[in-house]
Amino acid sequence: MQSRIRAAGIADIDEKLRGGERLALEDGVRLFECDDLLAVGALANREREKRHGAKTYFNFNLRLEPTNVCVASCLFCSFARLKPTDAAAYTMTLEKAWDKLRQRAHQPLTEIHVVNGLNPDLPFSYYTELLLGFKRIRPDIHLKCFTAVEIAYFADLYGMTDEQVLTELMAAGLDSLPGGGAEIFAPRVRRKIAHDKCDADRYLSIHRIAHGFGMKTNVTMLYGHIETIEERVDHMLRARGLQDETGGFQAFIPLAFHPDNNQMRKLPAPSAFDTLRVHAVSRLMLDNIPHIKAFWIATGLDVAQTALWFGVDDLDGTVQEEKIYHMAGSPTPEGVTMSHLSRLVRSAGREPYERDTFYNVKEPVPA
Ligand code: V47
Repeated sequence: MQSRIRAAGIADIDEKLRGGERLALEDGVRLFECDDLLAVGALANREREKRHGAKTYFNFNLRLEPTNVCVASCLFCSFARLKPTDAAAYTMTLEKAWDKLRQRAHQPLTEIHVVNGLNPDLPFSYYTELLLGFKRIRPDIHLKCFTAVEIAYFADLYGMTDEQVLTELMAAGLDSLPGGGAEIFAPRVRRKIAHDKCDADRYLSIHRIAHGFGMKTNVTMLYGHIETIEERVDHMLRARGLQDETGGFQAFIPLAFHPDNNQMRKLPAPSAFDTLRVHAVSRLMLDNIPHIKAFWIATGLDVAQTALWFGVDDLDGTVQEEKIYHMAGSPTPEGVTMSHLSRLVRSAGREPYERDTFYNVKEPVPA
């Protein structure tokens, strides 16, 4: 492999990594420009194994999107409906949202991940009641709910500070924040694809506040649309910068753009090659974020499995009821079983571990 890494022109980057030296923006760009994916993957795999050996994590989780009514018109989104009167617009009653959890009383779920549209018609109490109700039904469930973009929207809509919103949601049972809404931090891209979302500084500031309150969060990156390689690496470096300050990010999650039924539908979806490369470079640039997650609903199950040799150590979870990607054309199943994930991991020569949201692991999952 050494001669391959030399031939690929990345021996100096290999040296830096061996010496524990941080990679710079130019290194990240060169890794993206390197055609030898196996050489880049080998470096990423070494970093992965240094941290986690063969361990591969996932949890038993449920995705819920209680409303898709949204005032934002992000070019990549196939889920949002601007008008509540649109035939495909919906807002669940609290009872209906709680029922989704009640119906799964038999499942050993450990986490609910909630993502919503930015709905202008709901009172703030809808969200606090939603959380309180989930905890009443299942006090031990972890509530990973509302992206930083939603938190910013709540603050602006209900006349509160970001701190007040987080404090009130935490009092109602919020346990952590998911990483959604990051898209691409660079203003050139963000203005084009997500012009009415909060900007990168506010997104990062909300995560900073959450970390200061003792919460863990994730951070995502939507790739494969109009962003440049430099803008991808810049995005990673901004996440790395906040992590240096707070240490509160648990996982970095590259999200593959899905082009069906949205305003960027003329663009092709990113290739498997690009997806493996993005995950590998993420592992190499983000030396301070413990986990790199392949969200299998976005990458496809086969590519997520392969990514376990390209820097990835986490596969999210069972993800039942997902809508955002399925409305954008994802052909993946709507949820998989723990034994399916376990088989995928084992047949890739890795070890499956069921985790909770904080990466406490149970025993290895039986095949
Ligand atoms: O922010 C929306 C993305 C995100 C499309 O924190 C799209 O553990 C591709 O953030 N093509 C929401 N992506 C989902 C998300 C997430 C997923 C898994 C795990 C975690 C976590 C967070 O979905 C949005 C946006 O970036 N998205 N539409 C689309 N057409």
